[in-house]
Amino acid sequence: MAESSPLDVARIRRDFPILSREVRGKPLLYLDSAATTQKPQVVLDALMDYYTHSNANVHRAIHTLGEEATAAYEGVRDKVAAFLGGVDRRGVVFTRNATESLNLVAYAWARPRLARGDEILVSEMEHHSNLVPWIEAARVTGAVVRTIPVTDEGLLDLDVYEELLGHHTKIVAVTHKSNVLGTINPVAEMAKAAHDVGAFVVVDGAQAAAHMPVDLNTLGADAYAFSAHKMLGPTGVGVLWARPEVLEEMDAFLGGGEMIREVHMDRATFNEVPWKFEAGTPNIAGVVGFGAAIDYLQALGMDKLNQHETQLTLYARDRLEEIGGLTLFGPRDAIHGGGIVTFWDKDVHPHDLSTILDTHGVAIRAGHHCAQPLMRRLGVVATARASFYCYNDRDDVDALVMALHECRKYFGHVS
Ligand code: 7TS
Repeated sequence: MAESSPLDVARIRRDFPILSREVRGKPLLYLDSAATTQKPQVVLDALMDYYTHSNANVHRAIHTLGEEATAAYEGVRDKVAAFLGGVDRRGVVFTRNATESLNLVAYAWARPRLARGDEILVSEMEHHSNLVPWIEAARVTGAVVRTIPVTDEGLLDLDVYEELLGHHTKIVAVTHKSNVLGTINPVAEMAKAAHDVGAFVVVDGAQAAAHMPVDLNTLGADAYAFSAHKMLGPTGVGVLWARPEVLEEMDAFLGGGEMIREVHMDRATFNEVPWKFEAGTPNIAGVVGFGAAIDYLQALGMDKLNQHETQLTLYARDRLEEIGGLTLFGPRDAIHGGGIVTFWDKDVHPHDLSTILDTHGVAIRAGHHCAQPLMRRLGVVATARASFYCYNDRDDVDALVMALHECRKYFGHVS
């Protein structure tokens, strides 16, 4: 018998107004949460409430609205610090998104420290956000990017990783969870090995932080990046976490208001961390909305969310395997992955699949998922991907399977 979900999905769905809309005359079936998640009413309310009652700039005005806005903004920094396992709030930098967070580390920490011949180890399953900044850092410094390969099972080849690690290794950049395969990488183990050779460990947490409990006190990452919009929050808000000492050592990146202590015509000194990295007026409303998203996720429980998605993914894999002609990528077992099912239909191009599914109200992602090297490794140009969150259940998977059968029929492949 099917395991019952630890989440009350029917109740959760009522919190997401967009889920009651129709697409092309059919109820929306949203299976693209790895791209971005939908927003619960509490997040929408937080945005509206902030602009309606407390809008002001932060960290400057000595008036009531300014103080309220600052308290709300800084209060979310405390929430993020607690969400990440109770880390020091000074290590939490608000950015625009995970991409900006990763670029911040690559520009401000890595570039000044890299020299010709140094090595940056990057995995073959990275999103371009955790690959292009390293390719560029290597290009301008003379460092070399080396690849941690992906096995046929969709895991990182840790034997090759161990072989690659050496005294030339300055940076290991790896995703905590793949946005294509759903693979959860053994970051703690990898970070320990990296630290043994003195390397700095940058972890792309864009998919992990949104879907499972993350404790940065024990993970071993030196820097960790993620986006609010992938975890029920608004777009335009990301986080870079690093230990405060790391941030203090790091060069300032963007210059301007907020990030300075004292400015003369020919020199400037900088604010304390994390504000040293928050130049200009931040996305205050977005951060406030992110606070509401964190509260919502904490109330659900990240463990329960992870368990729910894992069950759903196993169910989806079983159901998709019943359809002939599909190749499923990524690990099947719950320890190594979850939340994402990526597949290739030998008869129908992923873009056609996605277009036809849309006529059934079903939103999946088709394409290279900003992971072109991984696509080459899988031997495909593109895949179809269904990804799940707290508001999806088995009925959604059944509806996807039904729509896929219809789609295959449309292309003359009855399965
Ligand atoms: N890293 C991973 C692992 C991701 O999945 C994404 C976005 C990013 C970084 C970049 O996040 P951003 O918020 O800075 O854009 N992934 C996807 C996806 O899989 N489909 O659309 C965006």
